[in-house]
Amino acid sequence: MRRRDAEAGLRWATLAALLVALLAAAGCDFGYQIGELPDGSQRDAMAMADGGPSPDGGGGCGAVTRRVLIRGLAFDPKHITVPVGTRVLWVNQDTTAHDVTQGNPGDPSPTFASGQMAPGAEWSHDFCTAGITVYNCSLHPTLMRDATVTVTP
Ligand SMILES: [Cu+2]
Repeated sequence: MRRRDAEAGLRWATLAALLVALLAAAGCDFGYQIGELPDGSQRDAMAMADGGPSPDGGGGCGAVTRRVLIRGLAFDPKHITVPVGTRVLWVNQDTTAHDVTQGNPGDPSPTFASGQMAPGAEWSHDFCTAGITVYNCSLHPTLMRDATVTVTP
């Protein structure tokens, strides 16, 4: 009788450990993607939690546009704060090519990347969820890094 209880206990402990491991793995996965999901599912989840409607029901949410200039091998301004639903438009006013890449140099799989922007080129990204997004220019990783877009709810 006692031995059977111990075996049952062991089985439950194993099951519980497995569940914890699974949850931790899932948590890590989502943690990395917080702030930006191209399909807007993060935004929808937040909207549901708030009980409010999502800004536009899907796709792009950029109702208002904020410009960030790229000049003198720098993002200008380097740090901006915008409300949820803002489209940020980067304009390359330099005489050399740049890009806008989420994260910092060496980070795995950016959630967005403009690709190479020739002088005069523009590129925009819609910020549909609150949070802080760090970005850099992968062509000038030492000079153009640690730039941020802070999105307020
Ligand atoms: Cu650059």
